[in-house]
Amino acid sequence: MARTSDPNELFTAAQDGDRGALARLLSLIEAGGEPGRRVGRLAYPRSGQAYTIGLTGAPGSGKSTLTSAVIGHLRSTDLEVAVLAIDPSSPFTGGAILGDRVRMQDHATDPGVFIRSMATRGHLGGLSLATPEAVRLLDAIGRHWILVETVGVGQVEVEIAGKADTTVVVVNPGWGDSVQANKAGLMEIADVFVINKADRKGVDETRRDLEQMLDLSDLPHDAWRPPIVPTVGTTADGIPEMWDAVLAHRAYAQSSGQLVERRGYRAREELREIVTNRLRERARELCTGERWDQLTDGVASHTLDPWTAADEMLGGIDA
Ligand SMILES: Nc1nc2c(ncn2[C@@H]2O[C@H](COP(=O)(O)OP(=O)(O)OP(=O)(O)O)[C@@H](O)[C@H]2O)c(=O)[nH]1
Ligand SMILES: [Mg+2]
Repeated sequence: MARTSDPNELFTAAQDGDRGALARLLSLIEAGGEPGRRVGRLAYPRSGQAYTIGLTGAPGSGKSTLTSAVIGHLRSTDLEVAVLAIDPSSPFTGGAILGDRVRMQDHATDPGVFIRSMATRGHLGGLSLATPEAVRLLDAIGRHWILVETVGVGQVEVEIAGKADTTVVVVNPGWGDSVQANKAGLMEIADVFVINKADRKGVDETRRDLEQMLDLSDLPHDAWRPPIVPTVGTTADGIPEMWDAVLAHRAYAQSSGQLVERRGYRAREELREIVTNRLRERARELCTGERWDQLTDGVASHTLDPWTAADEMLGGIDA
């Protein structure tokens, strides 16, 4: 593995198939900061080829098991695949990553498969900016099928899941699971529904619930209606059908203009987020020092109102 920490050299090595170099580039992205941005600048002009598939659903619904089964399916047709397992370091998924590693171990020595979990490290805007950056890096080094697993709990995670080209929402049979998915905001982002653990009872009821929710949602008449596919992740039953549903959505997205539209929207949202983060950073720098102390003293002692104080603080910059 390349011994350098220079993003340029690591990038060249990763393009030549050096997995250690790729892992280090992903760590730079994860850590954020200038080295991470350098990786982003290298990857950006070379990306734009990959197709991303998001897999999301409640904790324990079987996302990793399905991911592993999908990898097996794709490898049987010789497609190369990369997987990002987003670990929001939330209480919901504590300890799950080890399980993921064990399950995905089947593919660990296959050069056609690259699996990586990503964590926030707790910095602001972390995952929502790092995830698309990581996807572009994988794209730029030639991984054209990218699966992103996120737990469908929490606003940031659901947002990340919804940023895929095709989003698969995983539910389990049983009363109320689809209602929970609806509450978590997963209905709006679903392009394909999977009822995983279809070896258990309640599949028909869950399908009915989902159909009903789709009927109630105001999908435009000619729009895509998410298909509902039963699967058993542990035996890979239904995986070819699930993959066919993903490909059908992809064909629809490409021909209808939805794909171009979504990607345009994502590009705008990402840029907006970068600008917002920069301004927030700038504000943090601004709100320190002697002038800041004087003004805050004035506000605290009611000799100055906060609006005037803010105007004074921002006097030097346009805001
Ligand atoms: N009976 C049954 N069990 C399944 C099926 N798919 C997955 N499981 C089991 O469900 C448990 C959770 O599966 P995971 O794949 O780790 O679920 P996950 O959604 O990735 O979980 P988190 O990442 O923790 O949110 C494991 O014990 C799996 O073996 C299935 O189709 N049927
Ligand atoms: Mg998992």
